[in-house]
Amino acid sequence: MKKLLTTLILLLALLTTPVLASSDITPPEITMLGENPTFLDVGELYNDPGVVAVDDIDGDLTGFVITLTNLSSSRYPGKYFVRYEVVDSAGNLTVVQRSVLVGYTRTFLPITVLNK
Ligand SMILES: [Ca+2]
Repeated sequence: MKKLLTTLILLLALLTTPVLASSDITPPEITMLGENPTFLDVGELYNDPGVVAVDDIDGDLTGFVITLTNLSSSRYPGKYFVRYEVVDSAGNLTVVQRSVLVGYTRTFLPITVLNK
């Protein structure tokens, strides 16, 4: 009888314990400052204009943004990236990426097709 009573008390405790599941399913928003893509001349120093990150529940998360890049130097022409990642307190992840084009022209000329 005592064992049954203990089991019932434990079962009642489990049923009345609030579930700590988060209802926040909205990831933060990241707004890039500056241009995307960013064009650099070969050898020009890259100065990251940064981002602003805001979450519907946590508010301003700009200070928690992690920045990753494969651009170590602009000495060589190529396509590089700067990736920004931020997670809200519920674990929702947002990732945005900026392209950094070194040695590319900023304008695109129209292509003329010649008939033979
Ligand atoms: Ca959120």
